[in-house]
Amino acid sequence: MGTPATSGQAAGLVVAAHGRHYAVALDGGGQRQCYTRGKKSGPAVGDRVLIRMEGDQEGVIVGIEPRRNLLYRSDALRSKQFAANLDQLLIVLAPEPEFSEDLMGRALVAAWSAGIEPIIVLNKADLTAALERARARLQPLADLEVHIITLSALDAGQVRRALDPVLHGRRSLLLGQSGMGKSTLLNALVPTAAAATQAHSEALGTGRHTTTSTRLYALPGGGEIIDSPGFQAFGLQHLSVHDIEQGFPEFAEAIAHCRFYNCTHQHEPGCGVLAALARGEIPPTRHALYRRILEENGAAQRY
Ligand SMILES: Nc1nc2c(ncn2[C@@H]2O[C@H](COP(=O)(O)OP(=O)(O)OP(=O)(O)O)[C@@H](O)[C@H]2O)c(=O)[nH]1
Ligand SMILES: [Mg+2]
Ligand SMILES: [Zn+2]
Repeated sequence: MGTPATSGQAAGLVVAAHGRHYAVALDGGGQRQCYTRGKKSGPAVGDRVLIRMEGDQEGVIVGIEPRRNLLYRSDALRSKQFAANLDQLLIVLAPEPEFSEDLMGRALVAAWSAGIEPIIVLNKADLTAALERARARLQPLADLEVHIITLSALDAGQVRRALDPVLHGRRSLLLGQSGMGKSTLLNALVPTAAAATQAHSEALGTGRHTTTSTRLYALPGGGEIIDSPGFQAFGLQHLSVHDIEQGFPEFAEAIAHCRFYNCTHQHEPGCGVLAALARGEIPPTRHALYRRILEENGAAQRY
């Protein structure tokens, strides 16, 4: 009693993932470095798992409890799990380097199709010259009433005021392209995290400090925040046409007018979405993204 067990099995929470290596926080206290056996896709940060202890420090993950949700991306060759059992997704964007609308749209599709609420954090608001253009590029999402929070991660007080009420008591994932400021935000929210962030100037020879593992932190006021490595691609090969549609809520009303119940809104006669697009009611960039994702998937038949 009192001392953590060194053999047998224990349950815990996956708090970090780096490739096939995991850190698991045990329910009885303490943390263990764990790994998985076999080739099937393993656990993700946020998963509750069962481990078999090995020695004093390590363990093998032998089971994953059923998940509430799982956010991931996938291309033809492999899939990459971001995190599991999330309450919300914070998509972190910045005016500089200029964020990709394509990647942002894909993150939204992944969130909505997994039933996870997305919130957009437009960071680096101090870069005022570039901010207006970033805001304009977000207008289609503002029209969809996606929650957009604009702030500067360099101002920790501002971060706390803007995000504490949103994050309190919930499990949130920071997701975005490299350099958007996810780790800087994390450090403002959890000062003890002291996460490495990208150096201001590579000319100083300090090197880049890009995040390479996914890690969960307890928020001082309650709740949890997960920092993750930046992504450069966001395939959605695992999604059906119906799933992809969930990522485009602005189509919903028009879809009710499609002649065919299994319309894919690409070329079908009597398509309500194409009609709304022609009337200028759906932004062309959004329909183009929908079409790209569908074409990548070759998913037209998999309704
Ligand atoms: N001007 C300005 N710079 C910021 C702000 N937030 C972050 N930065 C800078 O942007 C750079 C990238 O920040 P990081 O926090 O490392 O970005 P990241 O999203 O964690 O990047 P990866 O770990 O590679 O995915 C750093 O040089 C930060 O100092 C901000 O609000 N304003
Ligand atoms: Mg980072
Ligand atoms: Zn249609």
